[in-house]
Amino acid sequence: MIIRAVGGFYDVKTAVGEEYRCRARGRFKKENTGIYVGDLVRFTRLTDKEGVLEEIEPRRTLLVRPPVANVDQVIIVCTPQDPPLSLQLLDRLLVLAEAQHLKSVICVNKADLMHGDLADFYRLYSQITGYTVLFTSAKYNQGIEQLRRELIEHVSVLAGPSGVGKSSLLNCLQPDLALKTGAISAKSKRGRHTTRHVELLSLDNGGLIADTPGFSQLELTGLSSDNLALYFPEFIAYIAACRFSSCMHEEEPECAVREAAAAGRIAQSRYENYLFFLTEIRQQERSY
Ligand SMILES: Nc1nc2c(ncn2[C@@H]2O[C@H](COP(=O)(O)OP(=O)(O)OP(=O)(O)O)[C@@H](O)[C@H]2O)c(=O)[nH]1
Ligand SMILES: [Mg+2]
Ligand SMILES: [Zn+2]
Repeated sequence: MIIRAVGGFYDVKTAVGEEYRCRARGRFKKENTGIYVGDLVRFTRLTDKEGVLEEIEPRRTLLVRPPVANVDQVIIVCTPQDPPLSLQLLDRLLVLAEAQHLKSVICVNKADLMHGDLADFYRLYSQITGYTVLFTSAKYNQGIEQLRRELIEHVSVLAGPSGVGKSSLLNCLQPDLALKTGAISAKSKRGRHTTRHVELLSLDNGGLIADTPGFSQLELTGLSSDNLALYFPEFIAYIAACRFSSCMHEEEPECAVREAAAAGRIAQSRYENYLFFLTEIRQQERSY
């Protein structure tokens, strides 16, 4: 399994725990399949530390942002502040995970900085079938055991903006990982992109988890506008009740999704983000 990709080399960990630094055969570039952390590979040993990648096994899943193959769940990390919460970025990550049939866990870190109450947030997302919402504080070691339970026996990836505490959470889960963390900027209240590479780490309890660099922008590449509504799990029950089977849930008459949003049965922010993403994906589709 590729556990790290740095400077054109791929670090491969074997089933017995040996690591080999590999380069890729030229043909991988030609075939344009990409090589991702999480890929299962065959390689030729050159020395007791080096090798050459020969073959990549078919992938079960692939996330392009953050780039990682074969994970089965995404731990989306966000914060009430420092950096500020963006429901749109959160919904973007959820949609990308749904499109890959990945389970999502929403981890609200820096719970110690919680101002007012996030009860509404909790209600909104924990009511959506399939989403687990956790509150953690890496600073005060809170919620870490709940997070650990979500990771056992899974291959997970941490995703979220720079500075939300992804690496800090991993250090809490397992101090010997000793991952580098970085203070957020006092001025912008955002992270400084401390983690530079995707790295797949083994947890003592059996789980594997990828730490990833934070990002602030995320494109919904590769999604089709026709399928978008299906990636909002709480819309699905209403879609069948729309008058038109081709309903895109915008201005169409008797749209059950829009009516549910107007009545508060679907959260306003989720419906608005759906419409926003729809416009964005259509623009991409037009430019193909
Ligand atoms: N108050 C508070 N600060 C935290 C918490 N968790 C992490 N931090 C701080 O937030 C800052 C950013 O933490 P990192 O772990 O580097 O964040 P990251 O998500 O890995 O960031 P990138 O690697 O840049 O993507 C550090 O100064 C941490 O000490 C928390 O629960 N509460
Ligand atoms: Mg980090
Ligand atoms: Zn509709």
